[in-house]
Amino acid sequence: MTRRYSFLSLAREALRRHRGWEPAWRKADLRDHYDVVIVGGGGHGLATAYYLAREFGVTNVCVLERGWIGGGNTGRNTTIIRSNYLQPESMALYGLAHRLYEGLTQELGFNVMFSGRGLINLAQTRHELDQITRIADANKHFGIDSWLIPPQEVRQHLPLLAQDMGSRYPLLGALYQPRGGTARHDAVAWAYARAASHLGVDIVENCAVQGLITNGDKVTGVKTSRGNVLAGTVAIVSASATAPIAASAGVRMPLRAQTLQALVSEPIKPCLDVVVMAGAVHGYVSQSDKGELVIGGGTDSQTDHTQRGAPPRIEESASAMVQLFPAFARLKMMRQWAGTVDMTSDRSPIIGLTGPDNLWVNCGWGTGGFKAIPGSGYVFAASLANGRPHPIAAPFALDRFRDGRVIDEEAAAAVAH
Ligand code: FAD
Ligand code: PYC
Repeated sequence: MTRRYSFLSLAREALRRHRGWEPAWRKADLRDHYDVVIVGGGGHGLATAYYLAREFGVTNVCVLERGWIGGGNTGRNTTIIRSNYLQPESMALYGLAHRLYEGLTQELGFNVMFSGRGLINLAQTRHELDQITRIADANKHFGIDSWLIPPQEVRQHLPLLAQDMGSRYPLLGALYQPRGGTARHDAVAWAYARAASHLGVDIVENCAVQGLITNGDKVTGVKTSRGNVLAGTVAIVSASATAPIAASAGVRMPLRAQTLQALVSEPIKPCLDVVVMAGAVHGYVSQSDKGELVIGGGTDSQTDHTQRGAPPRIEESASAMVQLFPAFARLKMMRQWAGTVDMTSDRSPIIGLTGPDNLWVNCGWGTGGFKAIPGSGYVFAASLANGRPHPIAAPFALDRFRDGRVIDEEAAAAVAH
């Protein structure tokens, strides 16, 4: 029985010099057979496992992770959470996720540090203003709290914004979502892992899936670095590794791997209490609770799989920040890293069945899947448990590319991704 984190348990452990804390999740031994095998211990895989057990009573489940929990894109992102998407299908999915995020700390008994501090998408060109006007209208129809604000109001939120924005990229207004914000990325992975493990899910780290085992049209299990595992259902939730794993059962996934970087500054006193995204200059920034500025920009022009990224994008992101906030020019940057993201052509995820029976995928989250983790986990778990796509997941099926029912969110990130 996992102990609840509480003020009382903190006080008790402080008296015992913190020697009594138990590991957040069990180090499970791999078994020969599971009802559901989830490949990938990122946020989406772990959330799926949690909701399968919690909401649908499916507990004979394992999550196989080739490295460590959250070591993929989930632990590498800039943690922006928002639901101001353009298409109704996306607003349903990201809106559900956003609502679940707001109660996640209480739901999982683990502080995921969700902070609905407000989010601003700057409009600095005529095109951007048209685009965010369209999004604001769509959001209003759908009941998402997001609207246009004029330049004076933007400046009230951002007193450090450059006074003279110049004629190339003037300040024309912004899309404002007051409930938008951030959460601690590692905590989201750890919280789902802990809660899922507590409900009986086996979480197995350092276990790489090397291919699928098939029998006719059926997928019957996975080959792993620790031996074969049989499965009633296999769910591949492995970001950019989804395509090669699916290919081992003859399934081709329309995914492209791309490198996306982030960097953080030295910590400074609180100076920025909203999240800012600026497409024209290719940058976004928020201030973490530690005081560091968390900064990102566009994807690298070359893809590499080192999870490091190349210098030109760092320079571009730093330059974007200095154009927006000249005061940041004197800050030192402390560290930088990258993730390998899985892009689809319409910039929307793929959730659903593939060709073979009982092979499901949840991937294609690209540069924007952190914000979706709770909603995606819930609807995917419902789909796996019931053997048919949840209504919110259904439009994101793989066959939308064959049938031309794309869900175009190319402008959603506000930064060219
Ligand atoms: P991952 O977290 O990558 O998890 C997949 C897991 O599968 C990994 O842990 C990997 O090790 C494992 N795996 C791979 N192959 C195998 C195998 N063969 N066997 C077993 N396990 C395997 N999104 C936002 O919403 N807001 C943001 O601000 C944001 N900023 C970002 C900034 C950066 C720099 C990056 C890189 C991404 C950003 N994203 C953002 C995107 C977001 O991080 C991802 O969309 C999201 O984390 C995807 O989660 P996932 O669980 O699908 O993938
Ligand atoms: O999807 O909001 C987003 C995002 C911000 C930074 C990277 N992705």
